[in-house]
Amino acid sequence: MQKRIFTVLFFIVSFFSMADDGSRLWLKYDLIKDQKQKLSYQKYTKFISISANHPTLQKTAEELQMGFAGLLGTKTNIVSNNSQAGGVVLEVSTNQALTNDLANDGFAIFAQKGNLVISSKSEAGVLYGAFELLRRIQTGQSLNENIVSSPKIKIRMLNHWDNANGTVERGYAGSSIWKWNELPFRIDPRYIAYARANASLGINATSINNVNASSRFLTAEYLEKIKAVADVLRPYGIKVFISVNFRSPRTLGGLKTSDPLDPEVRKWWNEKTKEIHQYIPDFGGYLVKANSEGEPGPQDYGRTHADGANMLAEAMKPFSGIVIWRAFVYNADPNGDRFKEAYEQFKPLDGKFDEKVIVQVKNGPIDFMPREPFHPMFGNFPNTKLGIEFQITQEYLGQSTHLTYLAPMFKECLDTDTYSKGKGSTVAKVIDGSLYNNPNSLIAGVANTGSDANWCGHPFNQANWYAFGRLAWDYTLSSEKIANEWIGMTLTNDEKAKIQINEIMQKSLPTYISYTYPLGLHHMMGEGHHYGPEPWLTKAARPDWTSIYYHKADSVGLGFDRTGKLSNAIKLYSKEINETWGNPEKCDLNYLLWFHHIAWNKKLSTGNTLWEELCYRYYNGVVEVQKLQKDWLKLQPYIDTETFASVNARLKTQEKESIWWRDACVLYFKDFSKMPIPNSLTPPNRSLEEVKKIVEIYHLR
Ligand code: GCW
Repeated sequence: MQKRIFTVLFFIVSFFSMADDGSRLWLKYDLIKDQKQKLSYQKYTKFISISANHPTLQKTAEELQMGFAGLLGTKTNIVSNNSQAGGVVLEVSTNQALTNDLANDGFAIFAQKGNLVISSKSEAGVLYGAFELLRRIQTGQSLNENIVSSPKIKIRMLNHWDNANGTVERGYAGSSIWKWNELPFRIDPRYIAYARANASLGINATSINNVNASSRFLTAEYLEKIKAVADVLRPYGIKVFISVNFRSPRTLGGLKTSDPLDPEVRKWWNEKTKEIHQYIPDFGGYLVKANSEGEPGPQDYGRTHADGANMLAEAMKPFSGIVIWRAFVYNADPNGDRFKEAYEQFKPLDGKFDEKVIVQVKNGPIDFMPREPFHPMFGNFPNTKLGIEFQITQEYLGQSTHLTYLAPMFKECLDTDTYSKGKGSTVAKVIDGSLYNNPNSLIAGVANTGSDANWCGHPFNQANWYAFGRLAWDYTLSSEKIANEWIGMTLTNDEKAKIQINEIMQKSLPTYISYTYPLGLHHMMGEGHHYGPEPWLTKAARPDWTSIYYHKADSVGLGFDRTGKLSNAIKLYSKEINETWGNPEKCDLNYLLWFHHIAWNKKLSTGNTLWEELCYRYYNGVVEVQKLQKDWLKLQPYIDTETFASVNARLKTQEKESIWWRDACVLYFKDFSKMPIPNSLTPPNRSLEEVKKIVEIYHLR
């Protein structure tokens, strides 16, 4: 007896002291402690009823069953076509008043005859509704009101930059989640966890491999492996895409050319596409990076991007899949402006792409810099379907050591007005298809997932995956609301703590920008690894991979004049934008040095000179990190020990590196401004040469 009590006690103690490794992401389903709240949800836990035998409905019911068991401590049976009251009814229906106006994947949740009904026109919609219900329960919300929700964008996609050898390009959370050497026979349980996490956000597409693509992914051996993953993801409503190497007809097919107008090449792609469908009948399609950063493409044969994309579209004609063609292209022209290159290469092709093609454009014109003005292609391509690509993985945003919540950045881009069809023509409206009547809308995010136990490295990086998915579903959600949901499901439901954590998250991006790229500076990071500061980078494999190409520091001032002298990129934007961003007196300070070369002693709207303002911002960034550290310490009682310690330690690194960025940039630019650091600031206690040494260590082999 005594032994039994001891064993029970042991389990209780070890359960409660078990640290949280973050592997359950935001789907923790821990028992709700508030009895009243729990009771209110238990009203609907007598059964879960499904109307048809469909794998997606089955997964939906199982998810609810698991959620109810964890959150409410109930054992709920799955039944078919129940006629009693007191449960959840899952139904695919086209004739419910509430579902009438829904998009295909939309859902309605409402009480009816003592049950809670989750209704949608599609099975996937029912699944999304179930996750919405679980989210509400996880975050303690009432179920008294009807819930109606539809996605604003049709294809909501993750792009994995995962390689066949298990590495992840720009991945900061371990190695690839896809275990190619184990597939197709072993299905890592994490594939299912991955599918659930994405489905909980409404993400419905995944391109499985790096856009710097190996032809290997098109071999029969790999198609069999990809099929195994596709089979796992399918019941969760997720379609698989493959990134393809344009040279595959040569490397794989043994042809002499990969010219898209060559009949043999076309035949090869037609056959390959058919073959893929034998493995994956609902194949999502191709994602292509062509003639970009050394990748092969149609221009190698004197053809255009449209020729290349349309050839693949033709191969895809008998099927439902599409072709996503990336617009991330630029040439190494020391006298050009990378800002304009995608626009200029694609503009003559507007209207020339097959209807199956979506051109995927990065949110900004250079890369995924911490703050970019929106890409000028948005709003200027009325006859091309444009999709948007964000980067969830934080290549330029602190990777997995700096706490940086990205929802405000995604939203800043989506909410910006292009004015292309008058006021209100936001980037979001270009993307969701409403402005140019495009039914095949696409939003993609470069994934930040990896083999780390918590998937994303920094515990807060999970919030960026979450936020991307939520905004892909509905970009009108506020970044505060999204953060609040994530905190409630992932960290704590204590109201006071939630507010404080939300504040930390909201402050994190402006803080990061302040000590790295204030006032619209961009592209000054360490060469290759893209971590840490290297504003002095003068020589690289290409001129547009240096830092000086972008900041243009000289004895007069700082910033890239894009208003006419060096480049007239500003002219790619509308008249309204030219009046603000194009005018140094009116330009939002956050974008100032993106468009103007400003004199060091020029007085800005803050009352400070450019040089002073720059110093204040760099210094203030560090102060803000120190505040984040202190604020985090106060949260210890509310946060699981392992997560708390992990964030705490990372904040220490972040502080150290914010000083590194500050010292590097202030000391380097000081040599150009020839002005002293303002009196109120303590000058760095090291020389520029000493700071440069830190970067050298990064480059040691
Ligand atoms: O940001 C750059 C990255 C490359 C990446 C490229 C792209 C996949 O540094 O690693 O390559 O963008 O988006 O194609």
